[in-house]
Amino acid sequence: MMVRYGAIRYWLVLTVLVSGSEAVIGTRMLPKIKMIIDTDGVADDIRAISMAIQHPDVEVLGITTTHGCVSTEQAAANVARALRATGMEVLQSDFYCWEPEPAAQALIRLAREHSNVTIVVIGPLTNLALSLKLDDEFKRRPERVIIMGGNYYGTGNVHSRTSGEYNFYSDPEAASIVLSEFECPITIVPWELMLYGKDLQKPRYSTINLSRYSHINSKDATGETWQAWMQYAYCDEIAVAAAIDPDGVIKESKQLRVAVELAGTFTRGQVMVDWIDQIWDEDPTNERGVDKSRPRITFITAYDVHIVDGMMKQAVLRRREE
Ligand SMILES: [Ca+2]
Repeated sequence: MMVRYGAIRYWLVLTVLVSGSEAVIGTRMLPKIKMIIDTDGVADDIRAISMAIQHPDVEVLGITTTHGCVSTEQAAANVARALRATGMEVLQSDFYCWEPEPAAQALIRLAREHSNVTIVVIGPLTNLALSLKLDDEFKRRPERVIIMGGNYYGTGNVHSRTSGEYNFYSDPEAASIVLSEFECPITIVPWELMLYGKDLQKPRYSTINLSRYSHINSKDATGETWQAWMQYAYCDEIAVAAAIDPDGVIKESKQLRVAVELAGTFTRGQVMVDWIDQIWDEDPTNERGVDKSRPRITFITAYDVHIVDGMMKQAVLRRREE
């Protein structure tokens, strides 16, 4: 497992944010979605976290940070700033806002303390894999796990020498452990969703309150994608949105048997899909190495950008109304 200097996974300060445990949806009273977010704390992470915190149907139990585009410490600071932008009171300064409990142990504790937990992972899978290795029961405790990471057509986004997606490439062993050992349903938001969406739109929420923070933290990426003749697209936000409203957000999906490449000159971290399994289900020799006894994993292959866009705008508007 990849270990970086200083890569202790901190449990970020975040207590229960929303009083009560019921949400009014239409005329029905439904339990709120109990959500834990594991994040590497960069631009789309911040928007995804804001969306979850502001959504009336979500109770965020905690946010854990991991290594990724920035250090765990910077990720925690970015999240603290996001919490402040969403109206929460963060007493400590940004760089001392975390609690001493390691993230992996916090995940185990929260999953024990709360039933029906939804874990949304929007960074490398290091914390989740560590939790699983520390407590064998952890793999059965969450109600579901939604992950932004990996790919299914071998599309890389790190550098020109790899076909790995960033989160999986950053800790391929962790990704492999999570995909091959977890016993609760897993839904993947693959990188290709960023590139092959049919109706991507540039977000239109950059003129009001909380949006100022979102706009600042995403303007570089937005500019670069436009320079590359690509429209700006959602990424980590899709994972949170799919956790909140799977029926609305997920337009198309594939049920796939997969493995994560742990070697390979150019393919380390890439998801290997058993495409033959999509055609026929017989493989008496099982020489391909993909465990046929494991349930298939849901890969989202098309999403409703308008619903995600609407959730993002509502998050901003709710903040403005407070
Ligand atoms: Ca992320």
